[in-house]
Amino acid sequence: MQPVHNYIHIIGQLVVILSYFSTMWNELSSKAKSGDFKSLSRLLSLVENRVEGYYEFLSSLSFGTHQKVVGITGPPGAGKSTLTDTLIAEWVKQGKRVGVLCVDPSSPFHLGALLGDRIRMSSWYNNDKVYIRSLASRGSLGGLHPMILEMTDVMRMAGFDIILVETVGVGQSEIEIAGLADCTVVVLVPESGDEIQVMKAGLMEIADIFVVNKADRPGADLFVANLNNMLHQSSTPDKAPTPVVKTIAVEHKGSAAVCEAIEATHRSSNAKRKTWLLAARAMQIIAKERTRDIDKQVFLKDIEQQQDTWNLYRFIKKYISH
Ligand SMILES: Nc1nc2c(ncn2[C@@H]2O[C@H](COP(=O)(O)OP(=O)(O)OP(=O)(O)O)[C@@H](O)[C@H]2O)c(=O)[nH]1
Ligand SMILES: [Mg+2]
Repeated sequence: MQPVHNYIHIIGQLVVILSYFSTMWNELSSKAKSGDFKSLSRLLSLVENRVEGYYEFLSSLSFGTHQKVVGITGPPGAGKSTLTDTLIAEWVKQGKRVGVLCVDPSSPFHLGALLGDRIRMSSWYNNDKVYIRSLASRGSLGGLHPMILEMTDVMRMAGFDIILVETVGVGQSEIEIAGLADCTVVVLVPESGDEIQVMKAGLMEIADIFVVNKADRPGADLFVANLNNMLHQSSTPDKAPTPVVKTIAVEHKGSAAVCEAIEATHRSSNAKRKTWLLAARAMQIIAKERTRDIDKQVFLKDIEQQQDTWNLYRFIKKYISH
C-alpha cells in the first residue's frame, strides 16, 4: 500500500506545481495586457529562457490585427537607433503605444551598442506608452535572437500598436527580419556604396522601405538618385519600386515621412505576402524546435576539432538520422 500512497503524493505535488506555473503565466499576462511593464519584462524573460509552460502560454495567445511589427535593419552605425528614437516620438504624438526590441549581436565589435541605445533612448524609459528591451543575440549563428519570434508575439499580446525590432544587418539577420516583420525598413547612409552591391545579393528583396539617413552628409542626393535608379530598373508592372526616404535622424528630419511610408506599406500589403510571411515564421520555429537539443557551443567546438578529411554530410548524419 505504501508505494501507492507515494505515487498519490507525488502526483498531488505535480498538480500543485503545474497549477502554480499556470497561475503565474495567467497573472503576468493579464497584468502585462493592462500596461504593467514589470510583468511584461518578466514574461519576456520567461519566454526567452523557455521556462516551463512557455509553449502552452504561447499557444493560448490571441492578438488584434491592427498591430504592426516593423523591422529596422542596416549596417552598423547607420543611425538605426537614432531613427528609432525619432519614430517613437512620431507615434507617441499620434497617441500610439510603442514596444521596441533591440537585438544586439554579441560580438565584441558591438559591445558598446547596448549602452549606446540605453543612452539614446533613455528619454523613453519613464513613458508609459513606450517599452524598450535590449537583447543579446545569444549565439544564434549569425542570426537575430533564438527566441525573437516568440518574444515579438509576447509584445503583440501586450497590445502595442507598433512593435519595432532593431537589428544590425549582419549575416542571416536581414533574411530573418523579413520573416518576422510586417514591414522592413533598411537604413543606409550616403557612404553605403558597397552595401548597394550587397543588396543585389538579397537585401533588395527584403526591404519595404529604404531610408537614407545622415542626409546632412555630402553625396546624399547622388546616393538617393542612384538608389532610386536601381530600384526603378528592378521594378515590374505588378511591383512598384521600393520607396526611398531621406532622413537626418539626429535632427528629427524625415521621420514623419518614414512613418507615412510604413503606414502605406500596411495598406498595400497583400494576402499572398502575408501567407508567405506566416509560412516563413512557421518554418523558422519548426527548424529551431528540431535543432533545440544541439548546443551551439558544443557544435562549434565539434566542427573546430575536425580534420582535413572532414565531410560535412558525414558530420551532420548523427544529427539528422533518427
Ligand atoms: N551626421 C549625422 N549623424 C547621425 C545621424 N543619425 C545618427 N547619427 C550618428 O551616427 C552614430 C550612430 O548612430 P546609431 O543610432 O547608434 O546607429 P545604429 O545604426 O543604431 O548603430 P548600431 O546599433 O551600433 O549598429 C551616432 O553617433 C549618431 O549620433 C544623422 O542623421 N546625421
Ligand atoms: Mg543601434
